[in-house]
Amino acid sequence: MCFVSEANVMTQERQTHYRACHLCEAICGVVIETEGSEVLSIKGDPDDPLSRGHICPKAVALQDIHSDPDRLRKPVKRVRSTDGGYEHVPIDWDEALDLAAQGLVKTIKSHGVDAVGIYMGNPTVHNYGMMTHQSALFKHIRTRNRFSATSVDQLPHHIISLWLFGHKLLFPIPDIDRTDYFLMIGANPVASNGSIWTVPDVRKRIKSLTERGGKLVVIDPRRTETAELATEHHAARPGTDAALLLAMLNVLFRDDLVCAGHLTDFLDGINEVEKVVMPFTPAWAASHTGMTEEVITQLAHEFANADKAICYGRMGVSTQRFGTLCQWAIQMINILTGNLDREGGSLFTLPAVDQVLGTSPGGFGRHSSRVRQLPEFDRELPVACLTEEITTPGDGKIRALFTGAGNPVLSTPAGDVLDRALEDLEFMVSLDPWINETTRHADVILPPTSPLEHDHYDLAFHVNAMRNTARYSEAVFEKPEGALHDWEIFQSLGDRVAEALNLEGRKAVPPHVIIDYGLKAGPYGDNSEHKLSIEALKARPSGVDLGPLKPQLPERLKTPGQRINLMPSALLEDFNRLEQQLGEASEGYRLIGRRHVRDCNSWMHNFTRLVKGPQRCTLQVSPDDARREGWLTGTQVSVASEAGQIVVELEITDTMMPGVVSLPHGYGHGRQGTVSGVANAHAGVSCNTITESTYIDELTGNAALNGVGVSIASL
Ligand SMILES: Nc1nc2c(c(=O)[nH]1)N[C@H]1C(S)=C(S)[C@@H](COP(=O)(O)OP(=O)(O)OC[C@H]3O[C@@H](n4cnc5c(=O)[nH]c(N)nc54)[C@H](O)[C@@H]3O)O[C@H]1N2
Ligand SMILES: Nc1nc2c(c(=O)[nH]1)N[C@H]1C(S)=C(S)[C@@H](COP(=O)(O)OP(=O)(O)OC[C@H]3O[C@@H](n4cnc5c(=O)[nH]c(N)nc54)[C@H](O)[C@@H]3O)O[C@H]1N2
Ligand code: SF4
Ligand SMILES: [Mo]
Repeated sequence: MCFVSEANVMTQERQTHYRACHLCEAICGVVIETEGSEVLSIKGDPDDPLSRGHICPKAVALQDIHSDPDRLRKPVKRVRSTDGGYEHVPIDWDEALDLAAQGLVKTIKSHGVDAVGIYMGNPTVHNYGMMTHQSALFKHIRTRNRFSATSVDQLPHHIISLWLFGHKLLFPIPDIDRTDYFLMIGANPVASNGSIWTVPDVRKRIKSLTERGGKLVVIDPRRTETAELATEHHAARPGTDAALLLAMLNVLFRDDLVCAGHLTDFLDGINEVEKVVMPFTPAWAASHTGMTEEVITQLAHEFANADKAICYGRMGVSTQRFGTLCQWAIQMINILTGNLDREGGSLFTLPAVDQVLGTSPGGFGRHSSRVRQLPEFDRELPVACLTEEITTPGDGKIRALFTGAGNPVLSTPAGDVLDRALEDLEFMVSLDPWINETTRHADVILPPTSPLEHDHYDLAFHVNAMRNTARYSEAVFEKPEGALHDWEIFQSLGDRVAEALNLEGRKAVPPHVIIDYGLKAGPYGDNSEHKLSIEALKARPSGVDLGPLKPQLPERLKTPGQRINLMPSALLEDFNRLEQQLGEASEGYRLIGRRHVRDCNSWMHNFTRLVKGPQRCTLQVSPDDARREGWLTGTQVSVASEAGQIVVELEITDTMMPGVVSLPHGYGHGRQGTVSGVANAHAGVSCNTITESTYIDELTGNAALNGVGVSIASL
């Protein structure tokens, strides 16, 4: 097969390239200067209508990823090494693709498609070719055992969007630039650069909110970098936010503050919501959250009385035991105060390539996992049950695994148990540029081109952006002879699997052709004044501004009759569960996560300029706890849960709420067989050694990575 490269032809001349940084959801525009095959500089693009010149310290890693000697340039296969272990040796592409296809086909022929498991990681949504072409392979493997990073992340957002608005991608996006009052719960955008909220340069936007007299209130057990900029910060006990949010709703009804305004005509179920929140008083919430009744009541009043207000919550409230209930309550607060679909509140986007029209709305609970009966969402099962599906014998057991752009050994709960289970597989293939903690188990690793060697369009993140814009970036470098892009690997592997199974392959159409079609058919395409197409975007490489978010309801709803049913019946049982589980006694410390602006999940620790400086993988504890326990900064402690035990260095800081400890995720490198010199020298420990695969949001199966009970002992 021959794929035509879209890349620039390499010259020795100095060249200027306009590009998106794809490393996080902020999608900043960058200007990259090159000379021949060398990157000279990476700077923010002031002409980018969304990021306006902003970049964070990770942008330079675009160069580091490209030049990292540990990044695989050729496929590798796993062979026995002389010391009795394993090692990976380079092979050519035909052999690698044949081996990968044979391994998958053999399993399917002997045991059926469910014997193949699939795990797709986070960078998939940062790489549009993976998004457009994964189905070229997966359409031939319609396995029920499909997993992704969604269920250690934003699954509750998708489910609430499906239930309330009729589509998994209809996310209300905070309109920070025009709001007066921002209630932010369990999010730290100053470190994360925003999530399910594409908001480059959030620091400046927060500052301008408070300078114009607006208010930012942060609810977080840790006084985060974002909380430092806030007008107010309240620490609530981990995992109790649903109590706070329900009590706020209770106050809205009790004190006659419900006013859905322009939304009223298409809402159903307000009375049911009132009834359901009746028992959840501020006094009850105060006893669980540790916040006072007065503060809870005041927050509800302030929110309702603000001219324009936003309630938004992210990882801290999604990856906890009541993540789905939290996301529902957050949208109830927005809707019942008339702040959904309103300037300065939270609005839906209208992206140039509209994924809401181009993808299925999603579905819930149409089948469940074999061993624990956890529900599917959008044809995926919660990754908290991946390990048991590999290790439990019987029909439908996973015998072969495909992983793409993921590192579940470090990123999913009880990751060390998965690490061991991967050795039980009969076959494993990974689509990944590195031999990491997960891919070291793979029989074959298929490495794609580097990000600078392929073109880019933000199919996922324009959907979540606080302003409508569109931008297409051409490849910076020509791809090396023989190298394949992610999408080409999917296509080639899919063709081989289809042929072996006598199925019809998918026609090979490059991603940019698909996007060109989407742009022309979309809201700013042929039938608009903008006439967007790939050609039109190439002519304006810093991106095209399509304006601020606008009200679009009820037309944008994908629900029957374009109405919002506020009280989804599937949620009703969860109110009882909340009362019951919050009432259970809890001992020990509660573990929460932490992100640092120079980290990116598990995979960017191999670049010296991102990992330099003091050790970041420390267990942060409050001074009160340290005093009582006799701990000192630098002390090594053992942290244990039901899942496992780690040894880590303590860091005492008054940013932590007493009784709560914090550890970043994505560390725990240095394992045998991995090839990442710098990361292995900054190994740290994996906090997912001690998160538990049974500690989940039981409604949806999403992992509860925050609020895990742990005991701590000095060594
Ligand atoms: N305890 C705890 N655990 C967590 C979290 C937490 O807060 N606390 N956060 C969770 C969240 S939000 C997420 S999203 C997950 C992330 O979990 P994963 O998605 O499983 O892990 P990543 O660390 O993002 O791993 C990305 C992998 O993709 C590869 N990669 C990078 N770019 C490309 C590319 O262009 N193509 C291909 N083929 N591969 C690429 C990298 O080499 C790396 O191996 O972790 C979750 N785990
Ligand atoms: N620098 C950097 N940026 C990233 C990433 C990264 O790894 N590093 N990862 C990217 C990814 S994949 C994602 S999904 C986003 C995540 O983006 P965010 O959600 O904004 O980032 P987090 O730092 O996980 O923020 C979660 C906050 O919740 C708090 N928290 C924990 N438990 C609770 C709780 O029970 N209640 C409340 N109220 N708060 C709680 C934590 O202290 C933390 O401050 O970041 C993205 N951007
Ligand atoms: S905030 Fe940093 S990592 Fe995220 S897109 Fe911008 S430059 Fe890249
Ligand atoms: Mo994530």
